[in-house]
Amino acid sequence: MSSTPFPDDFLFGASTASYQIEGGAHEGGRLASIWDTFAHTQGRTLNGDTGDEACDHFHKYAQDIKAMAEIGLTAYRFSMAWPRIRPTGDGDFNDEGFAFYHRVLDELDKYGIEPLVTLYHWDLPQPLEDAGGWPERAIVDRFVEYARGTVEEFKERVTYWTTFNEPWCTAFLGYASGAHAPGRSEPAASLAAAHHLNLAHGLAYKAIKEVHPEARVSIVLNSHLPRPWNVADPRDVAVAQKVDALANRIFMDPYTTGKYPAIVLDSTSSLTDWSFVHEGDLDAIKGTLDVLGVNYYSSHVVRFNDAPHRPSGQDGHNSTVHHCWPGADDAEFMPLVGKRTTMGWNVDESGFHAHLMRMHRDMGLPMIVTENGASWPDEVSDDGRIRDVDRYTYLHDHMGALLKARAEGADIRGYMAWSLMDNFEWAYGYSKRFGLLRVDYASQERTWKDSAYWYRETIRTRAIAPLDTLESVVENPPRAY
Ligand code: PNW
Repeated sequence: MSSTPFPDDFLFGASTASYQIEGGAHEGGRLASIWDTFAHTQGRTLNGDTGDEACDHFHKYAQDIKAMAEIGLTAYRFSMAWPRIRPTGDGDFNDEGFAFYHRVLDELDKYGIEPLVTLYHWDLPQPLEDAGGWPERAIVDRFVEYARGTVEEFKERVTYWTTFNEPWCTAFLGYASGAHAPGRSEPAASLAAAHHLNLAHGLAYKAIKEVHPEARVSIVLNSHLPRPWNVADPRDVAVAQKVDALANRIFMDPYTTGKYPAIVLDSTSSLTDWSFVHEGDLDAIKGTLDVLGVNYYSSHVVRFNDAPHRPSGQDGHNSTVHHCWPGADDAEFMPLVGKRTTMGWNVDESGFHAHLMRMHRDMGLPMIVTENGASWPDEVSDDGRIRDVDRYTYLHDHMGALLKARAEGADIRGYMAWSLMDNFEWAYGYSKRFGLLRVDYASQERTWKDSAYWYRETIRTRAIAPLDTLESVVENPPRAY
């Protein structure tokens, strides 16, 4: 029994992703990914923002990692960019790409920060999309080669490996709604993409274990918590179950039962016959997780509607959310009550607790919360402070929900705040701020928000810092670099 609420070996971290922070798009032998192409296509991202420079972490990584150490992080979750490491997707591995991540790992090592590495956080080398992308089965081998080569390179230094970040987003925002790169709207192809992501994970798991038996391999799933609008209406309950299956179980059941849920196959049967699932595929996927990564931001309320109104827009959580649901045309996502972040997402820590307990029950794996956080307006006060009360309140309440889930038996080994610093928020460009550190994109200066101080205090005490002690832990003026 530990005397603090969080045990000594609990991983306190923050998360980032390569395309969102690195910049250096044309440096070190990096070639284009689907996100470079997408962001440079008119009308795809807000204000035409791109990740060409992003937070310039490619050059500022050492200062950024020093800030992590000052906050007290014991872990850092980041992704390696496939277009840096194997720039064409299927040709030579790039020594300069490897060298950059060795430098990052050197810095983390200096401060004893545990690296949690994601192999794929959405930056697919463009030539692989040109060859058909995730809906084409050939991509599975390309991913397995990349995974094997990368883990071989870093196996002395990295234990925690994640294959995919949020395969739901890759498959359904990338190939069904088109809100994310490569921006295709092909419902049948999106289902093939989902299967190829699962298969690529399963085969990569075996390849990774061959070169690095001690590796702890995970997939990171984003949470959808579709609560029924009217729990007394069986049609609302049924449509919520269907959305749950298309969002969550399509990426859960193959790992546990070795099957796709019947409700997924049935509801999509008019779109595809699922012949992209070959003999033996599901056996290759089943049982290939050591750890589960859980990303959680908000919850949903859905109801049955034969002909729901379909407004246009880009918001994956709201207006066009239906486009990402092949097979769920009768699901209507209802407006959410209560406080909303600048993403339009609701704040619902009870959903976090419920989701963690459900994942614990259905997956039966050790879990790491790999993303949790919120985007808020973040005013800079005259004294230089960023009093982001909404953010540290969100973190406070969600970490409380995590501790409750742990107390009820969920095996949660770590918590990664999204994100270390403000960064390129995909289709929303730089308009959304999720960071513990504020980034001034003109100067690339980072400033500690109050949340960074709150988190530092939480980590120092290994207990959720009370909200009203903040004034005693912040510095005036805040740290900046
Ligand atoms: C996740 N949705 O993205 C990603 O892993 C991060 O890269 C991202 O910055 C973060 O959450 C905040 O958005 C998501 O529409 C993007 O459901 C969209 C959705 C979910 C997750």
